[in-house]
Amino acid sequence: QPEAGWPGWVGEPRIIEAMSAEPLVGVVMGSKSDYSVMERAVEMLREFGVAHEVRVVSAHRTPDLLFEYAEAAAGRGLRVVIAGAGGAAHLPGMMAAKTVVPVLGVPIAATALQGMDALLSIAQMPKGVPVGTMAIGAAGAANAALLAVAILGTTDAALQAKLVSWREARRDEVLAQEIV
Ligand code: RP5
Repeated sequence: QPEAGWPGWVGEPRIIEAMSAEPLVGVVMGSKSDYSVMERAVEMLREFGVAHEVRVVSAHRTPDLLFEYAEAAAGRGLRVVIAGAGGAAHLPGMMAAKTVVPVLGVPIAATALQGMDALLSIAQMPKGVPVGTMAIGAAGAANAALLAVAILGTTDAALQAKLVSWREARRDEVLAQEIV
């Protein structure tokens, strides 16, 4: 079990179940309301057996927690941070500003602008502080996890082999598709 009492703790049992004591990937989001989308990333990490943790960290409402999380990320062994946020989505960019651990940003459709606001907020980083920007919504969340797996796979042959098998299975699914 990870340490209890962290202010941004997501207390749902199903989320705690997904966590590991020594996470390689941190999945953070600006609000619990983002979880229905970010769950796609968590499911993918589970599928690949990647140790991860899931926490709510809000750039605007818990800025001190954001800084604390980012500053501790590398030392805690995190290799990738996946950060999802909607609206004025500053979480991924500020996370990237405070850690050299690669940050993958997932724009969430949470406002009347349907995620375009979040997409542009995440993508338009100034030179020097990159965020790997994913697609809006569920596809972006799942792809963030797959990209995290690919990154971890560069130094983990078994994980990389799993990713190759996963890709082959997707290929076979498409090859098996028939129109009527
Ligand atoms: C953003 O505002 C969050 O990432 C979320 O997408 C959106 C709405 O948050 P809640 O009002 O549901 O907490 O900061």
